[in-house]
Amino acid sequence: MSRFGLGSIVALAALAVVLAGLLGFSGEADAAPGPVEREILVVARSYAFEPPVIRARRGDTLRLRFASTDVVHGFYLEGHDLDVTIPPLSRRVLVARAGRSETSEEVVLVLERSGKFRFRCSKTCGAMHPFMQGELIVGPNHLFVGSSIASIALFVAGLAWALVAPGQGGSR
Ligand SMILES: [Cu+2]
Repeated sequence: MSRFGLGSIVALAALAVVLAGLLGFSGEADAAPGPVEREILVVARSYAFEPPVIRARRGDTLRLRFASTDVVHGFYLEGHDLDVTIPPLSRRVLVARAGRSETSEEVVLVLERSGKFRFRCSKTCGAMHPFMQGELIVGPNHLFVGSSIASIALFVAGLAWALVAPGQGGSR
């Protein structure tokens, strides 16, 4: 193999390591290996949700709990066939999902798709009701992609080292 070929492999390996680093660490600071399960309390009040933005990754499981501090609010999540009725000062909510309704203290949501999904109040609660909304942002699993590229980079780097190392010993 020519010297140019070896140089290319080393450069490629270095590039892959940099790429893996960028992909693996450009995400949120709460990066954890693989899918995670999180409990989130969604507090509804006229006319906002807290938190207004929920960030997660594809594959994560969200255990949503709800509370309203004033009147009856709703939590309709786009793209997930989910509509929750949140009565004030109660832990139990009415969950309408996949054509069924039941009361529960928790909604378990497995995030199967990445994307931005708006959630909004589905119970008319006052003048600003149409503006009562938030966003669920589901990112791809960067860490998985990052670690895959890192594995390939390590393999390529190892290969390059194996090819270069004997040559260095014999060169004068
Ligand atoms: Cu409302």
